[in-house]
Amino acid sequence: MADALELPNLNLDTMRHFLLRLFALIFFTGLLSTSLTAQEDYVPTQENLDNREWFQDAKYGLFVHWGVYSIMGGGGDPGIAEWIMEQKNIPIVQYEKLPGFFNPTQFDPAQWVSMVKKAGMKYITITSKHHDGFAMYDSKVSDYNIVDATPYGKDVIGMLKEECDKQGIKLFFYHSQLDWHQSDYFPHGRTGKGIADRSQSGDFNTYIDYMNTQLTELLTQYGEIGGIWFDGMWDKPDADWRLGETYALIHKHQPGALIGSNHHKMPYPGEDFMMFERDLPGENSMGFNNTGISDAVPLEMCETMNGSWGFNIIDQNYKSIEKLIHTMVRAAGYGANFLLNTGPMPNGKIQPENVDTLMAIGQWLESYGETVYGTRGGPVKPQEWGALTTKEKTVFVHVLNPGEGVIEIEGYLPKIKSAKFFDDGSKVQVKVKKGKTGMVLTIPKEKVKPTDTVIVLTLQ
Ligand code: FHN
Repeated sequence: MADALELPNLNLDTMRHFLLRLFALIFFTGLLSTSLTAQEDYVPTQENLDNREWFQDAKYGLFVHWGVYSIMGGGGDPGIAEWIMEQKNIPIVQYEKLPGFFNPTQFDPAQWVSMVKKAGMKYITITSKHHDGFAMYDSKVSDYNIVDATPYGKDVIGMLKEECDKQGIKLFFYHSQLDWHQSDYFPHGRTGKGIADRSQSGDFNTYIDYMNTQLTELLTQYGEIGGIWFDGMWDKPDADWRLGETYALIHKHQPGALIGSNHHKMPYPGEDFMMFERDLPGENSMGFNNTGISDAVPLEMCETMNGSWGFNIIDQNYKSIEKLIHTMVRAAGYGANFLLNTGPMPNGKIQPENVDTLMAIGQWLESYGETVYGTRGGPVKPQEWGALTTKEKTVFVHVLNPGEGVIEIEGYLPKIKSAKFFDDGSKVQVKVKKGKTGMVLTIPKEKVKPTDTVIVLTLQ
């Protein structure tokens, strides 16, 4: 290795060669160090593969960030919610007082799940534990959980799961690998450095054992789950997370469960889907998505309705319904699911503004659902004007920005049987682009719909 990095004489060619070797070295060492610890020999079961198909068909889910931090509602800062412990440097001993105030007496799982169904969503991904380390379910390995440490004393995850089963909604668990509370989460990572009373010693392997035991509880106490949504590895990117062991454990207990991890890298062996945070696949406005798009596993994009994941009492920066529908449709155009977030309030209710948004999107899906559910992305990637989704011999052209009404689909010239407007079945004028490099669709002004003008191409 020392030889590989020896500094050569600095002429341009050797410099270029040296840099290439250096990049290759960094890339492959990075790849090796993590992939060696991932589930190398993983072969998904048929059940798992079927669930991946189901997941891709489902297209739309609710992300739920709920924890004791909701009591603080961001503390008057629009940018803070589930990170308040870290961002306000609240000592563990003080933060531990929060569970004592957490009493979501108005939590009604039946209402939550009916809302999800009305919204047109097919699954829920809820925080079983966020970075603050507090378990929102009945954990036996730590009293720092909703049943033992709150006046409410009930297992909201269990209650929600029961209701999801009743109403036919799949439940996934968001589980934070990063933990500001556990003393064995040591050495500390990039975050939580200002929390004064974090332990100054600990055994990271003991922490991983603890995390795996909590995961085992989640995998064995609630029946069949949709999957596990990991987050937090980025806090200690060089640590040995023993991913292979954790992933094997999950697939042993629930072979059909889908594993995804928000590590902002290409999927490691053992992972069943890839996620993108607050960016469409391939985009990188957040600085998280520096890698490519996997074509081996299903994709998912998650997004907030305002600027916060957890409940923030003053954050009114809500995205418009049109913007959220456009993002969902563009995500579908990439073949990605849309996981839209809500941060429930400490009383157990979903913010009314969020309910309204969810209902409006649900209403749109009632009319246009068949152009989204069960489709796959493409065949051409989303473009400025909109996105394409496909179901067998049907291609839905979602025109989101009609401009002057002339839509050029470059690089796509299929043999079509018919082209019709989705809304009224009337014919769409289709021309071949000069040079036969694509097709041109014309949309008269009166055919433009406010959110999405859908054209249905039936292929020969
Ligand atoms: O730190 C978390 C954050 O609180 C939230 O859970 C989001 C959801 O994608 N993920 C993390 C940041 O990457």
